Order: sequence, then C-alpha cells, then structure tokens
Amino acid sequence: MPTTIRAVCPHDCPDTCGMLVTVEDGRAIRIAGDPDHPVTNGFLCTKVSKYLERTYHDGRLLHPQIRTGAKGEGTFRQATWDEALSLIAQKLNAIRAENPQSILPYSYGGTLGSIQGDSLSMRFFHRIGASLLDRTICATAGMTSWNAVYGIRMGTDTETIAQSKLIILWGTNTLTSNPHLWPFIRKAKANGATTICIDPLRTRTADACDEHIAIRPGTDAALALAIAHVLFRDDAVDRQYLDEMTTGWEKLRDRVLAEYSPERVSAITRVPAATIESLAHRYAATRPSFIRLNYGLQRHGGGGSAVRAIALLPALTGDWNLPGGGAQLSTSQAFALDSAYLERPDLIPPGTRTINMTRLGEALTETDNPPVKAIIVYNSNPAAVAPDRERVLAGLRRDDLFTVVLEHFQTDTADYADVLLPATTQLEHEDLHKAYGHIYLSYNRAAIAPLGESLPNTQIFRRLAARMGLEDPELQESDESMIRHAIARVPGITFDDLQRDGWIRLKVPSPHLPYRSGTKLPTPSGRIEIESSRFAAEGLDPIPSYVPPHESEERSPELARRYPLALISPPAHSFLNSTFVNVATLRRAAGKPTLEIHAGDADRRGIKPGDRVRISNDRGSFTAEAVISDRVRPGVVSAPSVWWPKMTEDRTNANHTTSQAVTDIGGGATFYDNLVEVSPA
Ligand SMILES: Nc1nc2c(c(=O)[nH]1)N[C@H]1C(S)=C(S)[C@@H](COP(=O)(O)OP(=O)(O)OC[C@H]3O[C@@H](n4cnc5c(=O)[nH]c(N)nc54)[C@H](O)[C@@H]3O)O[C@H]1N2
Ligand SMILES: Nc1nc2c(c(=O)[nH]1)N[C@H]1C(S)=C(S)[C@@H](COP(=O)(O)OP(=O)(O)OC[C@H]3O[C@@H](n4cnc5c(=O)[nH]c(N)nc54)[C@H](O)[C@@H]3O)O[C@H]1N2
Ligand SMILES: [Mo]
Repeated sequence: MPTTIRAVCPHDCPDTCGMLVTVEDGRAIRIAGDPDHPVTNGFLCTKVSKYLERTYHDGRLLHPQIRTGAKGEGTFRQATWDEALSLIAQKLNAIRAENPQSILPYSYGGTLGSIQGDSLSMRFFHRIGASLLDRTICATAGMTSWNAVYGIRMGTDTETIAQSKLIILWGTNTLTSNPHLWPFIRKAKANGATTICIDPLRTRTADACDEHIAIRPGTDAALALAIAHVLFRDDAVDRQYLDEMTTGWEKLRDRVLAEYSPERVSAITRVPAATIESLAHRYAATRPSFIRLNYGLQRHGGGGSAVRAIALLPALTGDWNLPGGGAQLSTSQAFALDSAYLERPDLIPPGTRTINMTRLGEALTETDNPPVKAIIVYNSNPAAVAPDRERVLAGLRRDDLFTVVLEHFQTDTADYADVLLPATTQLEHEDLHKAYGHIYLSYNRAAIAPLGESLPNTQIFRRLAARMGLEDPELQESDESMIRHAIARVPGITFDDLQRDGWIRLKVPSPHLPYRSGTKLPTPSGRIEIESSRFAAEGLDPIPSYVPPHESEERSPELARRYPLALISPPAHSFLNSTFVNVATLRRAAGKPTLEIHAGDADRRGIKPGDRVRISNDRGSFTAEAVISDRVRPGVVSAPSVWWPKMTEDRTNANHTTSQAVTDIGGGATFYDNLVEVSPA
C-alpha cells in the first residue's frame, strides 16, 4: 500500500513549501505541494515538481570516491567510507597540527535545513579551530541593513497581503523566485490593488504587474529617497508614528528635501521625474501599501544602502500599523530557534580569523598567515556560483590544496575534489525548517532510505570527528536530539506537534504586526532607527543615502568607457542557483545560455539574433547566444543563471566576469555590479 509522508522543500527560496511524498515499496513515486498549507497552496514550482527526477537521477553519487586524474578533470575511483574517511582524517589532523586555521569550511544554501545545513558541521569546524566563513554570497547586505533599522528581521505577514491596496515588487522576480507569494498578490489585485514592479528587466513578474519601472541597476536607494522627499514635501508622512516609533526622522527629512528631488534622482536612476512623482504620490495616497523587496536589488556596491532606504518607507507612512501594509525582506528571525545550541560558537578558539566567502578566489590564491591548505565544501557549488570564477579555479587547481566535497552530484566543484563524498537528499534524511517568506515552522520526515551508500551531512561529520580522534559528545548528538533542543524556546510548539502536523504557524497574533505602534524593538534605542546608532558607531553614514555602484560612471569613469554595458545574471526560471541544471527536463526548459541585449546595443556591435557572443571584462569572459530584446533597457544586458560550466559549449558561465568586490554594508556579494563589453564570438 502506498503511504504519504510530509516533507519540506529544502531549497534556498522564501517559500519553504510543505510537500507530500507518496512512497510505494520503498520508492518515492509522487511529490506534490501540500494543499492544506496556507502558503504552499497545493502547488510546487517548476523545479521542485521535478524533485523525484533529481533524486533518482543516474548521476547521483552513491559511493565515496578518491581522485585519480588531474584536478578539474573529474576522474575518480570508488572507495569505501573507511578508506575515504581515514584519508581525510589523516590530512586534516596533519594540517591542524601546524595551524587549524589553514582549514576552511565552505557551505551555503544547498539545503536550508537547520540540521543538515549548519549544526554538527559548525560544531566540528568550531571545535577544531578552522577558519570561520562569513556567509555573504547572497543576503548579508540586506540583512545587516534591515537589522540596523528594525533590530530584527521580520516583516509583513504574508497572509495579510491580499488586503493591500498598493503592492510594489522591488528588485524581485516574484513569479520565478518567490512564486507562492503570487496567489496573495492575485487576491489583492482582485480586491482592487495596483501592482508596480521596479526592475531593470521586464521580467515575467513585470509583465504581470500594472506598471513596470525600468530603473538603472544599482540606483534604488536614490529612488527610495526621492519617494521620501515627496512624502515630506507634501506633508504625507504619519507624524504620530514617526514621533513615537522612530529616531532621526528630521535629519532624514532635511537630507531628502535638500538632495533627493525627483529631478535630481531622475538623472541618477534614468527614470523620468514624472514617473517618480506619480509613484511617490500613489505611495503617499494609498493605505495599506506593501513593498516586497527581495535580495536581487542588494547585489550592488550600494546594495546595503538601498535596502536601508527602502526599508524605512513604511515607517514614514505608518503602514506598519495596518494588516497588508509594510514591507518584507525576510521573516527568518521570527523563528526563535536556538542556533547557539546547534552551532556552538562557544567552541571557537579566541582570535580565529574570518574569511568572506564572496572572496573565495582571493582566499585560495593570495591569503597567507596561514594559507588555506584544506577546503571542505558542502551544500554549495562554488566552482559555478562564486564570483570571479577564474580566480576560484586557480585556487581549486592548486596541488597543495586538499579538497573534500560532500555532494549529490558530480558538479564543477566536485571535479576538483581529492575526496568526494555522497550526501543524502531531502527525501532521505530528517530536518527542521524555518522560512524566510512566511512564519510556518516545518519538520521534514525522511520518506525513503538513503540511496547507495549516501549519508546525511551530519552523519558524515560525526564519523569524520570520531575518525580524527575527537571524542566530544556534542560531535555525536543525533539529529532528533538537536531538533528537540533547537525548538525548546519556540513558544507553544513541541517536537511531537511538528512530527504530527508537519508545519505549524508560529504562535503570534494573527495578523502579525511586528512593528506596530507601541512595540519596543531590539535596536539600541528600542525604536526604528532612521538615524542608526550602530552605523554611526562603525563610522558609516548614520542617515541613509545613495551609494553608486562600484562599476559606474560616477565611481569608475574610465572603466565605464571601456565596458559600457551593465550585466545582470539573475536566476533562470527553471534553475535554483546551480541546482537542477543537470536535470534533463529542466535544462531543456531553460534552453541554452543566452544573453539578452537591447536592439540598439546589438546593432552598434553587429550582433544579430542567435549569434554567439562573447561577454568580457578584465576578470574574464564567457559566451552565450544573443537574444535581441526590448525586455532589457539600453545599456543593460542579462544572462539568466547559474549554468553548470561543464554543461555549456565552452565550459564557462557568467561568473567569469563577476567581481569579488563587496557591498557598502554587510560585506555582501555584488554579482549584478558588473560592467562588460559584448562582441560577436
Ligand atoms: N527559480 C528560482 N528561484 C529562486 C532562485 C533561483 O535561482 N531560481 N534563487 C533563490 C535565492 S538563493 C534567492 S537569494 C532568491 C533571489 O531572488 P530575488 O531576491 O528575487 O533576487 P534576484 O532573482 O537575484 O533578482 C530579482 C530581480 O532583481 C532585478 N535587479 C537586479 N539588479 C537590480 C537593481 O539594481 N534594482 C532593482 N530594482 N532590481 C534589480 C533582477 O533583474 C531580477 O529580476 O530567489 C530564490 N528563488
Ligand atoms: N552569477 C550569479 N551567481 C550567483 C547568483 C546569481 O544570481 N548570479 N546567485 C547567488 C546566490 S543568491 C546564492 S544563494 C548562491 C547559491 O550558491 P549555492 O548555495 O552554492 O547553491 P547551489 O548552486 O544551489 O548549490 C548547492 C549545492 O548543494 C548541494 N546539496 C543540496 N543539498 C545537499 C545536502 O543535503 N548535502 C550536501 N552535501 N549537498 C547538498 C546541491 O547538490 C548543489 O550542488 O549563488 C550565488 N551566485
Ligand atoms: Mo541566494
């Protein structure tokens, strides 16, 4: 008899869906979105609906392997767990004896599970004194900025959005990267809401909105400050809310009135002043208004400042008091999980250095004192996703670097491994999930037995620790025990409840209004810090301002002359970062690597539709097929990402051109702050 198991989508996406997996004779035969989950709404996205094709894929790694060919070539021989772990233990112990900081963990969002993500692995690296990894590749610019303003990352309750009357989708491609928000937006539209998309590209989301504002990349802070200008100029702010709940609003008012008029901001953003005026008027006049900003707009040199400026708009209008009003970047801190219990930062030896993952190329090729001699990669595919790929590969090619990769598949990164270890997928292990686009806590039950000899990440680190002679009990704790402890302080939800129900809404009032009048916030002042005491203490501008892109006429005119086109490489609809590129159905849906370019820009370069083009700058180059399109604004080109280089014609992808430079706030990646030139290949 088939049975149905409640599972959770593990992927790095705000939606964190509830999934129902049907299992027959030990094999998963069907996967579907949970129809009862209020956010999942009974459907899975294009990608995850193919999760069974991915799980039972021919390319699944089923046994440990040891490299036999050159690094990058991808030839291995099968080994036993015993042999593979002995080799790793011996190498890591030898490096540790000299300096444990020569060991670098490298992980990111392969799974967002609290257990198979960062629990035992973190304890292990903390215990041995490895270098710390600052996990900046996606979201730290925005997270740091939001927290400076509000003290805690929460936002508008997703389930109230249908009540909104104006929805601004700002730097987010909702239908691709956050599709389970759309049914709420559709309901709001049916109730008369207006939708506006702010994106340099006319995405499928922009098509589905009432209005599209094609902003020049990297200039959103200026646009937000122009909206603030109009709100103050026209006396459309909520004075009571500002006085009660915020700090420093008068200083912001003085700055925006003096410096951010729609006329001046039009020159920065290339958005007509009349469009800025009408956007600001609409925002001033419509309650409740909701802004969905996601992480796309902060991948620029001034990305932190952009999130900061946008984040405070609902504080100017008092929208935080209204169901359906406010803004959402992330809800992840609404979950009071005990991450210190899971990760044990108390085990970190004092003085341990931190390496910014965005600067992996530099860390592997230039860092001394001590150099990185071993890298252990799990839940990530840096040879495809990290910026400045040629530097990253130069590092991974080093003969004196010992590389271990825990994976489902033989990715580009796996090709550089000395030892390659097979990990289980979400259907084969248990896990606990918070979310960053809603407030349901979820439990993933294992649906099937591990395929081949694969093991959960946690089990691999347990075995490795034992093999290295580390006898600490915290390196042997079971997954279930860690889950029980992690949720101990979540009010009103027990492990038994989670096991029974699969997903549970946090016990907060409905609607959840996290910054309503009267709330004391965990900032130094207890208020929304328009004037930020944290930033002032760090020597940053205490009041929000516009910081131009690193690679722009304003900051690097000579570079802008040589490389006049701004390249954005946002997620392809059928991929999840580099995950799913090897799933045949989804790769067919994506077609091939393309570059969208405006007709005028293409003409000037003699480029015709379908031509193979080379996209290059001083860091490197890649090729793609030209698509001539008015969906990109003149001066902007777009390369949907993130392709597995080894599955393209010339083994390249957009990250040959992206930079290791980091954002103004939070040390985040700047993938979309990237000037290039394009020529026929
Ligand atoms: N299908 C799919 N879904 C995904 C992912 C995926 O790879 N594929 N990735 C997941 C992950 S890890 C993340 S972090 C999120 C990412 O999803 P989002 O946070 O939505 O971010 P992006 O998709 O990177 O960018 C969103 C939009 O921002 C636009 N953009 C770029 N620069 C600017 C700018 O300067 N200003 C403005 N206003 N817009 C700009 C891009 O053109 C793009 O359409 O999605 C998650 N969901
Ligand atoms: N040019 C460009 N580059 C980008 C982006 C972009 O938009 N443009 N987006 C950036 C963003 S937002 C992000 S978040 C990063 C994402 O970068 P990554 O976090 O590296 O994400 P993925 O590319 O999805 O690779 C995750 C890998 O983890 C593996 N994995 C999944 N589950 C498990 C598990 O349980 N155990 C183990 N051991 N492995 C597992 C998967 O098989 C997959 O190969 O990429 C960034 N890079
Ligand atoms: Mo991300």
